[in-house]
Amino acid sequence: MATYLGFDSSTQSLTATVIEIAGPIRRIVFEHVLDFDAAFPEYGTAHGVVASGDGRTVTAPPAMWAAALDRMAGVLASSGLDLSAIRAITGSAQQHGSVYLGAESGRALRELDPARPLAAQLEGSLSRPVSPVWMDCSTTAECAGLTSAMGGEAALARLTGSRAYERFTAAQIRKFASADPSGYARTDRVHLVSSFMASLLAGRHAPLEPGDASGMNLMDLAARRWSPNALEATAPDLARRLPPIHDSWSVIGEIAPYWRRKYGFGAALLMPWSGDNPSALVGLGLVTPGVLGISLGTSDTVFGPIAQPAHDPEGAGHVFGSPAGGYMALTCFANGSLARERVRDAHGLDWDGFSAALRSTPAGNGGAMMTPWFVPEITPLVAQAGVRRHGLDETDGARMVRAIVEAQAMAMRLHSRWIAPKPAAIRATGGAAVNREILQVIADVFGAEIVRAAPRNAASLGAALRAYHAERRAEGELIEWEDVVAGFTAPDLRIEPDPAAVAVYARMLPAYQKFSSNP
Ligand code: XUL
Repeated sequence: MATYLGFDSSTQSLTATVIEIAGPIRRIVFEHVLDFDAAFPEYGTAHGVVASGDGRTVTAPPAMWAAALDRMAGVLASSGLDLSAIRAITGSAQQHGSVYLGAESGRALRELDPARPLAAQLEGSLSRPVSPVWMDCSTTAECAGLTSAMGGEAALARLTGSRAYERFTAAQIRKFASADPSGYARTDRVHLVSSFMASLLAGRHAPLEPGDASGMNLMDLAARRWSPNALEATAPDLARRLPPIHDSWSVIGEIAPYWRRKYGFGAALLMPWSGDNPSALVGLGLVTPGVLGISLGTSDTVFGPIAQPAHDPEGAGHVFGSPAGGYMALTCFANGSLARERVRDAHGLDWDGFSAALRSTPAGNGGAMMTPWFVPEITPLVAQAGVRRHGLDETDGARMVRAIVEAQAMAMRLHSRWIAPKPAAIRATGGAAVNREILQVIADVFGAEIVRAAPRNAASLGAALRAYHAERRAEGELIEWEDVVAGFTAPDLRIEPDPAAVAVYARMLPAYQKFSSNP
């Protein structure tokens, strides 16, 4: 029996997924989630992070992530699975977060002692006890400095796939190097969360791969290597502190003796960990350009594989490397479930009532429209929150519900044309994808079939599938990505667009674009 293990170290939890592949048998045999706040109260996190009083600085303790990996290996060992049969392991992690290690970290990783807890053995190696994570937005000044050093927003976006963002790692490193020069001087290695976790498994400093390295504003996206100019503009002597960038399917080596002796792993091969969004692309089966993914969560995201390194002409989206080769584009809308819930709650509805409102109102809402900006919006960039209405009585709950969902779907369509001008199909996932009526509006606005991915952790499944692909490749068997994901990404619901509604939205889209553009 061939088994492969994937992890996902996300903001709030660590997930492990084990898949079994034996001829026609392709199934998930283990999935477990460790919630950081509940499992590790001693680190004092809320939703996996520590938010400071300034409302902008958000960090997490890397020691907690190490403790979680150790604990998860214990859960795996007592699950009845034969860990010695796991052939390959990789993972994914929340993107952008950085971990700062001193010169002694190399030895600490090499000499991990199975008789002692993992986290305690790393404490002396951290040159900064906390890791700034993607929710941190304290680096606006550093973004401005970086942007001007790199010749402006458009030049930086062309080079790295994104304009400067507060959460991206370059701005974070720049801030640390200038705010704590002696801490930076003591730093021998700056890892992303992904390469830090991979280093723990490998027992030595692990490389990065292009999927996660492209979330730093430091990688030349087309060349898939560090941009000397971006490194120079970020912090002194940064090149020697960063891990190398290897192919996503390269083999780092075998799992370290610590894990073998302590938990019974065999000689499993390790690959570089990726970012959670690139990994979810694989876990959702989005491996061919032209297919779009939509995740309906706290924020909504629209993403898809693209063949060439592009960038969003409006400057709102990101392009990352795809761990399946090629690239992935991603656009994030801050007003996702958050905005849907605002409207739902304002009219005293539950989700069934929300769905009933969508069923009782016509496509196009009789020309009524609203913008969904209950909080400042990322896409399009709207700095001041504020909902605009047109021909809409705000006490009319049913029409308000339709207006918010139509606005979100039209914004997704308008701002994803640079990713896929006319997607052949859309794969929907995330909490709000349980709502069939919302998916119907999206299918009608895009004029495309929606298939819903069965609920599971797409990022850790994606990692397990990557481990399978890379291990087979190392053995000389090159498996097409469609065949890698086959059997694991079957949809549980299909929704066809309604031709009459598609025609309504085709007329409405330019009107919404005009209404929602800034005067
Ligand atoms: C992507 C981003 C988040 C994190 C969450 O750019 O910041 O999606 O990856 O884990």
